[in-house]
Amino acid sequence: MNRVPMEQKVLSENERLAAGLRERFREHGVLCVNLISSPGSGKTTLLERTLESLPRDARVAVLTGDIQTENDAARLKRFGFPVKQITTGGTCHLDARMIERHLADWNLDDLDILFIENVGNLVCPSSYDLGEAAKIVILSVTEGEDKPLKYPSIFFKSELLVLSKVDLLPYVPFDIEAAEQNAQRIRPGMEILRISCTERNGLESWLKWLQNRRDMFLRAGREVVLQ
Ligand SMILES: Nc1nc2c(ncn2[C@@H]2O[C@H](COP(=O)(O)OP(=O)(O)O)[C@@H](O)[C@H]2O)c(=O)[nH]1
Ligand SMILES: [Mg+2]
Repeated sequence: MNRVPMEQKVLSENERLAAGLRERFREHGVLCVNLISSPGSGKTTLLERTLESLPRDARVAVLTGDIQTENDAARLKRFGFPVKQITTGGTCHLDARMIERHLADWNLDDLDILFIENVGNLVCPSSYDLGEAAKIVILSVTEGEDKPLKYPSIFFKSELLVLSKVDLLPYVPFDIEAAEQNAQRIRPGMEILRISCTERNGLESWLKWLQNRRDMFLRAGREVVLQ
């Protein structure tokens, strides 16, 4: 079989499963966010700082994807919230079936927020809907300010851009204003946060963004029920 129809079949099957997940997240009031970046931009570190700052009884969970190893799950489990590793064994993105399978023994009624850390990659994850309410793209200041222009799809599809590792700005020739303008060219009006996880800067705005996004998600869910 030639490659294009096969790829379309896989993607449309993924769309179907993702629509089912989105409906379940809406029914149970779970805000699902899909974190996407190149390897090493700081997804797991941002999640560590996030889990660390939440109250012990916060109703959150994490699915974290990598090609190999349980390293990120081990890092995240230390905070006492439900965490599962998804190892893809070579696949460069998570897909909706993997999410469905790894959610099977969690009760969605126990959750308010589900964080998904995608496999490190700025290309493939942008084509696979996971049923999330929002994609979040993370770009660290060591990656170059032109990345939104080179990888437009993921910047176009993400509601929020986290510019990470801003503590390194004095040491790298990264023009942060140009990076923000490039992101705005691809997605006008995109929300942008500047964060340093090592210096713990910008984390309050991130937590506030999550809270506001969840409120917006719940309001939208109630409107669907009222229609
Ligand atoms: N300087 C600095 N380093 C960071 C920051 N956040 C993460 N890192 C480092 O970047 C590397 C990759 O981080 P990690 O969270 O594993 O990235 P992931 O592959 O996107 O999950 C690690 O060595 C982190 O300690 C930050 O805010 N500032
Ligand atoms: Mg990671």
